[in-house]
Amino acid sequence: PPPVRLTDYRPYPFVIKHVHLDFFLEPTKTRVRNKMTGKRSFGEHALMNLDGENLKLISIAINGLAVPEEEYEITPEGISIHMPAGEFCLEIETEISPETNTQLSGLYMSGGRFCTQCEAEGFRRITYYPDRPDVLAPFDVRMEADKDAYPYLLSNGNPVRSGNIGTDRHFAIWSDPHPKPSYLFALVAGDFDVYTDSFTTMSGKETPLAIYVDKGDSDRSAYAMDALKRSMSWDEDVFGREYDLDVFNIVAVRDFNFGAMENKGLNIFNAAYVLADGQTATDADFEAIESIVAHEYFHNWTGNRITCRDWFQLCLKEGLTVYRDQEFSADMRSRSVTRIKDVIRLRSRQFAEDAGPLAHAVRPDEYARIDNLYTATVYEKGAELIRMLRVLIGDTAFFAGLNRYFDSYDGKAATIEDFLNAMQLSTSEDLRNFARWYSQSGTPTVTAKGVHDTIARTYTLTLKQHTSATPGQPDKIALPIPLKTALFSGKGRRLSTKLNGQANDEHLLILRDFEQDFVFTDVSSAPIHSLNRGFSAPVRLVDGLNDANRSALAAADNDPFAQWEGLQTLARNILLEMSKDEDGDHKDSLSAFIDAIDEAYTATIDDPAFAALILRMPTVGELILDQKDADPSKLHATRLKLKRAIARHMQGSLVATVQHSDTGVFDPSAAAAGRRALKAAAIDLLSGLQDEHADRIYESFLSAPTMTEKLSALNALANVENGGPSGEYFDKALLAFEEEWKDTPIVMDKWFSVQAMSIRADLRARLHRLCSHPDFDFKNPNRVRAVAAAFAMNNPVGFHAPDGWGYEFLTDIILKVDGLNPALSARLTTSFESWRRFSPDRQAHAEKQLRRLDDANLSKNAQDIITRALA
Ligand code: BAL
Ligand code: ZN
Repeated sequence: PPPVRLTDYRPYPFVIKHVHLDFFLEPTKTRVRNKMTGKRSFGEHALMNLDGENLKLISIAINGLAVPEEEYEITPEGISIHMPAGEFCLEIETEISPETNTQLSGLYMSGGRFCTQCEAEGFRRITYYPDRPDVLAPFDVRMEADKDAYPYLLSNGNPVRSGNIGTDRHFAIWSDPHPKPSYLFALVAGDFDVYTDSFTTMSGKETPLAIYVDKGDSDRSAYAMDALKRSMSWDEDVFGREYDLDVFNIVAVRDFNFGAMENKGLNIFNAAYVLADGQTATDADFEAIESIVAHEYFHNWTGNRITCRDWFQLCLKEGLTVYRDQEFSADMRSRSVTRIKDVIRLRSRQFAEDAGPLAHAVRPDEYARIDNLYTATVYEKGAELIRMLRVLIGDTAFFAGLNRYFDSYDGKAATIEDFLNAMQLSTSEDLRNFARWYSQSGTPTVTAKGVHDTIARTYTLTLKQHTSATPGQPDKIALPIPLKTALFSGKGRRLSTKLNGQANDEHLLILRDFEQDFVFTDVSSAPIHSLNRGFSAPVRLVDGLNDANRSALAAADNDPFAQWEGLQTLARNILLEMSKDEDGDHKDSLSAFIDAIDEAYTATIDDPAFAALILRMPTVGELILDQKDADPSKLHATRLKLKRAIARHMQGSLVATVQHSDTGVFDPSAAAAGRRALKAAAIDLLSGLQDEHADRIYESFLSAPTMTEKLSALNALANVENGGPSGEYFDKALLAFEEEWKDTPIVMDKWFSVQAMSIRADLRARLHRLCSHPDFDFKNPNRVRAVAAAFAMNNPVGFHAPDGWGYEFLTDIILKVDGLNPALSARLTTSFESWRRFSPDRQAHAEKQLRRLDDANLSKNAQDIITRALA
């Protein structure tokens, strides 16, 4: 099929004034009565096209009269109806089978309950409807179901009425007064435990809050509820946005394609992002829950009150909402640690996407399958664009622009142009060139070179930008790149210098052309430049410094991101140098690097979360981005060598860190999590010394008071390739873990993942065992991801095995998943996105598997990824 194109957008010729839905819920035969009132808004003779997929039509009537068959046409994509002039009431009754819906899009069953996922195009699998985001209407929903099996009946908006029907059945009516697009529709019916609380909004309205979870899980909902209340309060304080319905509900389900979904007033969550306590969830889980609860809540304004005109504008809601959740996390936790983690995520996921065949613009011109546009580029790079915009125009204009955006487009479906216009009206900065960031794909590389003139006391910084060609975009234009910059003396003192006559110790350079000079004055001696501080622009930087300068900067830079980045750059350089010359001893550079790490570690030990990041070495996945014909096994071996050298040098302090455990009641705070993160980083380094610390690590597993500590020990044991005792300990630990958690699926997902990410020699056999484990379920995305995505995305050594078995293993899984859940199989297929960066033998193996997928006549979603990967 031809792609969908941005330029083909046409407004819908009908207005839907109101929707009333009636559900008669049965697992295999659910009846849906859909009554839409509306009128034609233009186009005298246009047919009314409604989307529909896998629906059985029962009846159709207009203004109370059955529509004769010759007045409508049904296709696999929907229905086209001849409509009368003037106002209409269109009633359509359809039948669907939620129980057999394994795609998890539309209305489906999870754990014996009904639930929905409609974004992006799931509503058309529930009823015939203009399933596009620019058709907004208020919805009333009535549900009727068996009372014992489905005691809770939930939908969007406010509860209106509920009651019994005879002895066995009951009903509930919900009304959502806010006009919404169909992708925000939600329905849930089932039995739950409910964790309740309330929040009083800034105008004094008390709003009941509830989280619906599996029976027995309500105690594990406290953290999500706390995160929700903090999110509601933060959005009022920082963005002035208040909640707008009488109730707010969250439901946790086990089978879910996304992390969570922002349906108006009824957020539906993957249970993995709701349930947490110290025994079952890691600190990373707590952090993710906090951020996802916030993200979905923030969508209430950025996404729901103001939605997208079409799916090309997806970043309008997602980029802005990710930016908002990142800022929330920064305020709740450590700003610098949060920023570093966000950058790690961006670089490992989005930079990789931008560097391969799946590269696309934050707002692309066309797409084949909308489900495949939920990418790191739309989300993460989309957030970076908002962040950059704020840097460019300043805080005052940024918030004025946002308020203008909220005021102008509330209740409407908007575009990126609308958003940028609102911003433009609030700033004197010309944003026309900034819009290029939305349409141009690829990650720019900025190259810096500085020249000091002793006599003129100037420092001329020449900056160049270059973006490599990406699919469909061979030639690139220059982008405005804001780079926060400071100059330091050789002794590590931050200099106050002048740029364009303005004195400051940090300047904002905006690189607008392909090449530009920036002349700093009042610079008495040759400085060291610190560029892109705080990662002010999402670019790759070739800083033009030597390693001695970088070390000096790493010890002195007052910008925590720049300090961390300096050490990461040193680490990347030494790793690439070592992998190029495997036999060299690299003694000098190694010892200088280790001294720099040790020094930074000692200096930051009072901020354990930050110190943990100092000990983190760039991953194989990151290193691959700097290489052609990459050999992941070699990079892994080099990385291990470096970690081993660090561990040897810092053994004493690492052991002391491992031996520390907080006592008393579990504390999920960022401070306590930071201490555990440092402990995990120390254990990880010590595991580089093979079996030397096996007893200690196993002991740490056995005595671990929290899931974080348990899992970091288990991961460390999984890291030892051929160890004797470590191998035995790993298996013993896994047995104990399974025994303890076999009835708790979310925890068992970790058990599956830790093995899929292991680099032990028995990995291949282990993966096959995992897939034939009685609890492995191809229908459950979390479980499939716990094995297949953990392996393909986080185990580069195994996935890129030189003989190609890793590629074959993933392909076998994709082939099995595709018929059940195309969105999931397409997501797994993206693991091949970097295949052309690897050594020729690996490329040949990857291509063979991609051709196998190509020949298999898979879903349109998977086929879209395969076709682009092979192009
Ligand atoms: N809108 C899909 C899930 C999310 O981004 O929140
Ligand atoms: Zn979102």
